[in-house]
Amino acid sequence: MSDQAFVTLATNDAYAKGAMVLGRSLLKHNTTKKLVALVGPHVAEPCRDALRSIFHEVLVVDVMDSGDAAHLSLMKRPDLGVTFTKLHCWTLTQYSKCVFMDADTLVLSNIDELFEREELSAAPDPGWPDCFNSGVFVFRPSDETHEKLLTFCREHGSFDGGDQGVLNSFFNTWATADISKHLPFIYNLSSIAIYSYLPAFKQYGHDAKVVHFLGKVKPWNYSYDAQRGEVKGHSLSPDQCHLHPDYLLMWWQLYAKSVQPLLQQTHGDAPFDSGFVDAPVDAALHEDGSEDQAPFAPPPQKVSSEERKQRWEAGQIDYMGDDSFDNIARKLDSFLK
Ligand SMILES: [Mn+2]
Repeated sequence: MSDQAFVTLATNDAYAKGAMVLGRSLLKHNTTKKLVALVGPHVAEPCRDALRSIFHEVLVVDVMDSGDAAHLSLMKRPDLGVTFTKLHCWTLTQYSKCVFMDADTLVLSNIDELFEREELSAAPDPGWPDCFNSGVFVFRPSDETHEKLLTFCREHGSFDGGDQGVLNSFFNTWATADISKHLPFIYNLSSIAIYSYLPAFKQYGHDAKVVHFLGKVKPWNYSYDAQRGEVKGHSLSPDQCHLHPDYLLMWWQLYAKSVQPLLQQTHGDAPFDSGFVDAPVDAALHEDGSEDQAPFAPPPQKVSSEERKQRWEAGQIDYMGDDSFDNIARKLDSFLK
């Protein structure tokens, strides 16, 4: 239907890459809805061009320039700049209903059935399930609702400093009023939840329809060896990283196949951060068959099982290595047998 759309937001070039992968994932699964990207003023022109070839509409939102209620709100609450940009999605009144999706989400199957839901439908947040997670939500564009949200923001701020706090306070009956507004968790599966309830992930994980790369480290913070089809490490410490290696690889495969070539085209001769490591295949192998470390891969650390347990309990979990999902599943299997 042409008056329904998936909407996402990119405030910089890195999130724009995420938005492109998200857009491609929606198209890959044959959505019949329109695709809209809201971009902040800092997104560079070649990235906007690339977005334009995936999304039906790319709208630049500069709250600073708007001179309207959103600008006035921003002057009183400069801390909520990105939030005001996101709330702008309610002004898309050319559409009767929309599904907002964060640029750090990835679609694994067709989810057009979400448009059968009403405002405000969303999935529970894994950290506090009486709050909804604002990474995926169904809404009805309305200038009136937009104004009310801005007023609410100005008067009450956000209890978590972001849009999720504002939206949960505004749509404050979500937890109790109408169960049809609770989206199943498989529409917004965050990696952090996978590790906090692994047996449930083993049982239900294959039904996941949307993965949400929640947390500080995003897929685009890694790099990718396109020749080997391998995701390489990032520069942040492992305890800040909660991404599931399988979904991370899916994100990079889609990026490599249908986003990077597009960016190459829109950048022309201008250099850009492709995210690819370009180590020639033969040079990586020594005569003894051992391999060079990728430039950003963390050094391998062999730790004792006791030390590892202490790190795990302190929240320093080596998701990509010893504590990877596969290793944990193997351990679980050995107990369950
Ligand atoms: Mn997110």
